Amino acid sequence: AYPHLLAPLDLGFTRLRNRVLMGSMHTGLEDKAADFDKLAAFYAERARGGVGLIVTGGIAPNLRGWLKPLSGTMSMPWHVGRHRKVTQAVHAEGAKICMQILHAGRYGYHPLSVAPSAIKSPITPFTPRALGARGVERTIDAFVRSAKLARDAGYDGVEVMGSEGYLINQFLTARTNHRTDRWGGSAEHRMRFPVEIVRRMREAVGRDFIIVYRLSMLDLVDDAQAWTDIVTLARKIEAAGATLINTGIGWHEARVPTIVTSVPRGAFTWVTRRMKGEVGIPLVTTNRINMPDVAERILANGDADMVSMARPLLADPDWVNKASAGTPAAINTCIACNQACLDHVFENRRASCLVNPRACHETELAITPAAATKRVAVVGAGPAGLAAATTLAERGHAVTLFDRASEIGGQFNMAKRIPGKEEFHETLRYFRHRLDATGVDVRLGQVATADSLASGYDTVILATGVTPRGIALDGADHPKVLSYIDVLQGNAAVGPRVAIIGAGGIGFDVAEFLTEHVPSPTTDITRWTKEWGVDMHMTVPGGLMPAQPEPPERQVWLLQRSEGRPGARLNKTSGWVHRATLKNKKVAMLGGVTYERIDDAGLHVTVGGEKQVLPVDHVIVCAGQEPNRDLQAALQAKGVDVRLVGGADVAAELDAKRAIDRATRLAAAI
Ligand code: MDE
Ligand code: FAD
Ligand code: SF4
Repeated sequence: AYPHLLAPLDLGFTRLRNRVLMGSMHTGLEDKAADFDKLAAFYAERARGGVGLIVTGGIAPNLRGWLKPLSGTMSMPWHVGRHRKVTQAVHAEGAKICMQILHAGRYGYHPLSVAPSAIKSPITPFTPRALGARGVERTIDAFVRSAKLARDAGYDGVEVMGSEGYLINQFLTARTNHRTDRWGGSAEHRMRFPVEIVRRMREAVGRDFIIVYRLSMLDLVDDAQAWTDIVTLARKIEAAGATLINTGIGWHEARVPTIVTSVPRGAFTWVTRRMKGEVGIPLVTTNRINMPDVAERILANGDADMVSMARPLLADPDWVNKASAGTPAAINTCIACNQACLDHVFENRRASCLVNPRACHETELAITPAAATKRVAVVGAGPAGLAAATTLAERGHAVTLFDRASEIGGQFNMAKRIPGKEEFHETLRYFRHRLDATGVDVRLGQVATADSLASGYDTVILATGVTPRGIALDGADHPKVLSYIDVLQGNAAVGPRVAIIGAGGIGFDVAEFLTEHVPSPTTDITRWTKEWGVDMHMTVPGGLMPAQPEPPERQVWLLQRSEGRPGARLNKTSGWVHRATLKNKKVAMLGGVTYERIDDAGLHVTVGGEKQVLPVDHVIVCAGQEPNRDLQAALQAKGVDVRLVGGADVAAELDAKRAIDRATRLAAAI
């Protein structure tokens, strides 16, 4: 299986066991020495899972390069010791590991930040200080010293972070580099900074040390690098002594999504492919590669020599071993939701994974064989019930899983129908496989009742999910009123003009469902790049062209009672994508709405003191949910040990993260 993916890669002085590079991810464990045992366990598990080369989360070369105050830094001899825990743990499992050196430049979330010029980024509150000529030299020295210390710590190499809009990238574009000295002015001068870093680093570390350079091949911001300059830079970086060139796509401030669920799989490998033949060293491609068939196809097509995957290895540390064993159905696939990884990092919390709560908690959340076998009934086969049932069965308990529906998945069966959320199918495929593998007794099409559960089980876990909340409004029973469930389960034909009451995550999803063409652009890279204005011919520096969104399928009003901009409370790193998507679909998003009544004319509302009638064919209610825990009291009355998980416990809207996490933790402790 997967001959290209699993082929070793000879780098001359060393050899990687396959073509999988685990891309850099900040976990939140790299900042304090006390967390390095956890960090080592995290990487060791991925190394054991078969990865060829690991790149750590970004480590700053000096304090001015910090992402935030007291970020992990490699600048002094006493920083070395803690990293040895990581390198030894990874080497013991047969993988190789590079330390990423990341200088945040103007993305630094602290007052000491520096940049080529004193220009604030749109996504940080601090204006950086412009580096003086000596400051530039000192920064280059800091990169070199950091690489030497990484070598002392036992790393096989380093990755120089030259993309995502960080310091090096800031030197490379006229957008952020207004210098007139030898480090600015022309494209050639602007390139000098990274080239000098790599050249002096190679001199300092010797020939037998990997230097990966993460090259921004598509900036996706205005006033950025032209393709010809990027090629020139790649050649100079090769000549300066880099071993591998990794691909960077988009600055953090770019307004084109690059890694969220609605980005097509492998959406940017064509960029790396353009670079093939321009340099002689191996190229690594990246972004939204999450399953072995996708990776294999990319390598077989010759788009790159290696694939970088980051989040897929949070989701499943055994990804490579499962691919090697020819059992891709066993892979717990990353659904690109960002909810527990990137959202956490940008909120200054430890990263984890929605589908794998053990990620970054390897030493704290252990799934071990149960001391005594218990008979457990799990009611509800949504994400919470699935996580609980399979974890319990894996530990040796005898588990029966009930669902009244004819298929497993609960609300994920609705989520997977949202255009751009096609990945949710994968989680259900994974759980189907895992139910089989762990031997859970699955009873579909069965409504569990207090009577049927009263005997025969030591414990009953209620994972019965939620009931949608209705609205109390004149005309709430009008035939044009539908619940999101009617709509998403395909039980109702929806007219051309629609109002959605409630602009939470489900309201946004329903608006996308009603306005996007199916199959969605997520399934087609060319359509998707047009939709977001990505120039696949790279004629414009930065790769942006006017977006050409497909016309909406319907006219939609998305309404909320609370004041302010709808969607402000959506997730940190994906909310803006949903807001932009609906804007492209010309959805009218209104806050501060008072609902008056619904009748044949439509939905009567007051907005900003003004009465209006929205002339809609349907009103779809997405007004939140209540926990469905009807069985709890009756079971307790019969003396049954009952536990609640998921939506049945807390009915927060889009919260499969909590559902899976709590269910796994409960199951690990029974
Ligand atoms: P927001 O509310 O969307 O934006 C704030 C305001 O700024 C405006 N804005 C802009 N105006 C003009 N031009 C722009 N380019 C631009 N961008 C934003 C907005 O319109 C808004 O103004 P308003 O509308 O209110 O008037 O966003 P926010 O401040 O809440 O947060 C933004 C995010 C940082 C979350 C964000 O934009 C992010 O989602 N971008 C995408 C990030 C991404 O997906 N990157 C891809 C790869 S991820 C990766 O490589 C690793 C990331 C982890 C690093 S650590 C690296 C290490 O290993 C995390 C370090 C974080 C340091 C900043
Ligand atoms: P559910 O998924 O609701 O499952 C409960 C199950 O219990 C159901 O299958 C039901 O049939 C069964 N059941 C109930 N009573 C009985 C009974 N008496 N006998 C037998 N079976 C019974 N969350 C996110 O984190 N991110 C997202 O992007 C996201 N997108 C979403 C998009 C949509 C359109 C929707 C509707 C939800 C989305 N969610 C998302 C929310 C997520 O799906 C829920 O948080 C999650 O499904 C809750 O899991 P659960 O197992 O607690 O409940
Ligand atoms: Fe992937 Fe979501 Fe897990 Fe992050 S939290 S690794 S995006 S599945």
